[in-house]
Amino acid sequence: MSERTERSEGMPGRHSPNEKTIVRPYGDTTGDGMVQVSFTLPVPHDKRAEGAAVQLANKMGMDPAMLVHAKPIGDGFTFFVVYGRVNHLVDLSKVQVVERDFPLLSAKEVNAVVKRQLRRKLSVVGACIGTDAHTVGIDAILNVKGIAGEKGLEYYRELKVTNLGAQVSVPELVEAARRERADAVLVSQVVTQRDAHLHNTREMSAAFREAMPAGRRPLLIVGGPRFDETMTGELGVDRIFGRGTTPGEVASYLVHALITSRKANTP
Ligand code: B12
Repeated sequence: MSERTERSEGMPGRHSPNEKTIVRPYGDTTGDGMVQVSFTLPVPHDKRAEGAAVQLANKMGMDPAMLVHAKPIGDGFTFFVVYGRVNHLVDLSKVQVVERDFPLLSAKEVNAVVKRQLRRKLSVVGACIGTDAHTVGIDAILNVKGIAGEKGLEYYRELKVTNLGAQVSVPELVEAARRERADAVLVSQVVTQRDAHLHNTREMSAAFREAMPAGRRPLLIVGGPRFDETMTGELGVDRIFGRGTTPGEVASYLVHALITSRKANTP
């Protein structure tokens, strides 16, 4: 599955030979190593709490660490912001990201490829699974209103969209995918407490593997602001979309993964 996701180590071609690949954080002056972190400690706000925050920041490698904000939040909890210097360096040549490995198409182009090459509507089923009720993200991708001036997939004439909404169970999702003869299943996971997004995604991909044979399984796509896009293989999905995804990117990926790259690979 993960063969569809291209992991790119470094960003070849992005850096000219003279460009720095080792960088440090920048706060007040270039390369001063200054960063800012925020966290909460389960202690009431007093002098000792502030000292505890600085101690934690020191242990995290911030030296000096300056407390810039401390605010009690409820009984026995304090929220902190600490500003300080770290010695860590970032090696840009070792950064791993998932680059877009498909062309970005307009709605018109997506419709044309689906119509010409698939010769039927492409069926998409979407949902928030588990206890997750954060539907704004999946709605931004699926609903006509879309996001950031782009219309969602419902706007695409050649796509048939079934949006199941919030708190859908995995068996319900599998059933809907079967009923709608889904070409792709789009799942949103926003809550990451106790790694709920990872557990739910694994449960979902395992259920589809069990319920449908390899050639009949829909494309499995998950999205949400806190996913690591390189985890497709570990989660058993075809693609992961993160923060700031646009409907156009998703529609273009669907065409690429379900139509154009498949055609290209057919002998
Ligand atoms: C709105 C909101 C709510 C609303 C949700 C309303 C709704 N119908 O969606 C309500 C008030 C119900 C709510 C409830 C809760 N929330 Co809330 N909520 C938010 C908030 C403020 C904004 C989320 C949002 O709408 N973002 C805008 C959308 C457009 O962005 P997005 O989701 O990232 O989606 C984009 C991409 O990620 C991607 N994408 C997302 N999904 C998918 C899927 C696919 C297939 C694809 C391709 C792409 C994709 O594309 C989208 C467009 O670019 C966030 C904080 C924040 N600022 O993010 C907290 C937040 C998500 N909530 C949080 C929490 C804790 C809760 C509650 C548990 C609070 C409580 N104690 O009751 C409950 C949980 C309810 C539940 N059962 O899920 C936490 C989650 C923390 C964590 N680590 O998990 C956050 C981060 C707040 C915080 N800082 O603590 N919440």
